[in-house]
Amino acid sequence: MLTLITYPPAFDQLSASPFCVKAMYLLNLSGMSWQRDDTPDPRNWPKGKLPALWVKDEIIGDSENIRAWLERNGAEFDKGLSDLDRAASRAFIRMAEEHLYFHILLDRWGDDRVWSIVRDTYFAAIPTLLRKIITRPMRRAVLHGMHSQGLGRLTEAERLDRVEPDLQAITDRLWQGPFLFGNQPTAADASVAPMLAAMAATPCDTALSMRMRSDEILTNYVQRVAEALG
Ligand SMILES: N[C@@H](CCC(=O)N[C@@H](CS)C(=O)NCC(=O)O)C(=O)O
Repeated sequence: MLTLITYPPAFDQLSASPFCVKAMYLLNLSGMSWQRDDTPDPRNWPKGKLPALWVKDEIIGDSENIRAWLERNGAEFDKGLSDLDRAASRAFIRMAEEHLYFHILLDRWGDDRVWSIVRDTYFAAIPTLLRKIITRPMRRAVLHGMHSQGLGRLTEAERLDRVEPDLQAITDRLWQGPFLFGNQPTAADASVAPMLAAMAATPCDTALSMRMRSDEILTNYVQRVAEALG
């Protein structure tokens, strides 16, 4: 039995982390049997991040490594896709994980209103009096990382403008079918839909969460993927 080490559910999502939800969706898509083991603390797992997949005596860190392991062991996430679609799928996954994700991170760790809820959710295991003290340097490090990366230097309005063409690209594909690459969910849906869901689930009204929540096409898509893969 495979064991997925994951952050617990939060904000009505299967996990606080869209990468953990992605791993769950891939596991479900693979047809292999698995169980979850929730922890709020990533420090002792490979890469110091979650998700991780425990397979007998091996622990695989990072959702892309988990995908690769599942594929090496028989999973076929992009069955029937042309080379061109596989190439586009790769680009959509990168867009979701290496761009959209950071806007969610900025919403959650950068906005004071959101942060106080996120802090008390993610770090609920830390006693209240210590929580603010322990999480302050963590927040500073995340925001410093985002400043170095660059997106942390944009205003909220500029960030929304930056995200808009990505959301449009996803919507354009959805005019062609219920999932990004046709009538069946593929690897791209397992990455993109959890990211959109996390965007909407941010527990305050930010420019980004409101943009996402007010979009009927994308909201229905997130729901469709959750029903197919959740
Ligand atoms: N590239 C990684 C990203 C995973 C990731 O960023 N996980 C975050 C939560 S969304 C994490 O565990 N962060 C803990 C930390 O950075 O200390 C993957 O695909 O698994």
